[in-house]
Amino acid sequence: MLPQMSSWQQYVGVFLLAVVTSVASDNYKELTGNQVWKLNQEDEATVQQLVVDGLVDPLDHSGPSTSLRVTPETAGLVKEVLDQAGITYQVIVQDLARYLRVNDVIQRSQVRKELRAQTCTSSSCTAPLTDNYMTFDQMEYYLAQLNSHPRVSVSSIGKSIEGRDIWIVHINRSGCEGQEPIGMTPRFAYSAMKRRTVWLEGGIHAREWISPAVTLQIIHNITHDCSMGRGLEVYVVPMANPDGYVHTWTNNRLWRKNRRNNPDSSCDGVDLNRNWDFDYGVGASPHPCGETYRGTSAFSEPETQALREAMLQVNSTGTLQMVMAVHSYGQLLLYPYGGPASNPAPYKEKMENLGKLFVNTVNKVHDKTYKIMNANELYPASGTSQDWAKGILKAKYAYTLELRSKKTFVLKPDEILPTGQEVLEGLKMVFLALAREKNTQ
Ligand code: 0X9
Ligand code: ZN
Repeated sequence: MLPQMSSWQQYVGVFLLAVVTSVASDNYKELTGNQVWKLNQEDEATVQQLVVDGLVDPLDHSGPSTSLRVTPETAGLVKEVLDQAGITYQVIVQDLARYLRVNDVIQRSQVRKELRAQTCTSSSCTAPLTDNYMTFDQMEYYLAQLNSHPRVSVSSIGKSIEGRDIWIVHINRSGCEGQEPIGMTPRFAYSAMKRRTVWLEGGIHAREWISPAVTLQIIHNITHDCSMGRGLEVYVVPMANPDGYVHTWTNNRLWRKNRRNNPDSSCDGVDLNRNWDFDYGVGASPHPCGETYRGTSAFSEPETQALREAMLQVNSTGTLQMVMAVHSYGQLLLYPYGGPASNPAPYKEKMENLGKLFVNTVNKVHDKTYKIMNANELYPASGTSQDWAKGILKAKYAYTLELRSKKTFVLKPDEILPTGQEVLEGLKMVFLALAREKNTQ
């Protein structure tokens, strides 16, 4: 839930805005007139229906949502539905664009004062930034430079709908001895032997900026720390939805979907985490305006097609032991299935136990409280990459990790480093356990 700002804070923010707007593009403009409504009581069924009907964006992500983002176009209808259901509410943010500008401006001015030390340019980007979020261009600069590392291969698994590359990083774990650098080739190279593999997916939801930020840190650490999960091959897609991400930097900080121009609709985008062919359609919106719009058919989107093909290929040459999709927010580790019909999933207990090891380790690092639970207990959603990895690829362990915070997608940059650190410690334990497992299936 977004805390409400006092009017003096807004005044200070607007003043600072005038000072810095000349350097920043306005990525709040599409949120002009959007409001946040706080419901006075929980009503999961009504909220779920509003989401499926494409009328609201639920802003609570660790249980049934009582905070809803409502657009000027849908406000009238949402009010009618809530009135009919007898749900009362308060408007806690009058204009989300203004609200976010105020907060972001304060943040930027602090960052400017501190004279940031880290750089990332096309000629020098040797590590992912930890003092600020990276633009998509900066991510590409880093990945291009990472590609010269002897054990790393960076390649494109396909293009997004607007033609951006979807990059995969393959970190060869076998013994950590040096190999010849591999060029940024159009397809990635596979070894002839079946190896145990781990797959990490980041950035499928555009607004969850902490996901690619942490995923890039993980890539960096695994590459430079030979003790991590020796014997495992690690594949990471740090930015699965580059078009959506770019849109969050230019137009709409809270954009979630890809940038599909939906025919016969004024609304763009497909939710790439509802577009996979497992229980496709259940717990997803059939309406293009919905935040969870599933698309016209399973795998209708080039981004999910590219991910599917790459995962199938990795799975055919190795034993895919674990798939983890990294999201935010809620501080949760979810395991399949997210759809109502399919539980319990095979190896439920093993997934739970490994998950407990992960969250217990994570929680000790910075005293946070991540919890493990079945995805469907949170809310039903299917056509997700997690469920597809479990149900179709038969990955023994499949998870959705919801990173910090417990309140918002708009996480301050000073949380990048600690969030990365805690996840890394959790993954170290998990990789160790996976590498030690005797039977992979
Ligand atoms: O809704 C999603 O796609 C994921 N949450 S997020 O806030 N990052 O959008 C969670 C999907 C996990 N599956 C279920 N909850 N069933
Ligand atoms: Zn997400």
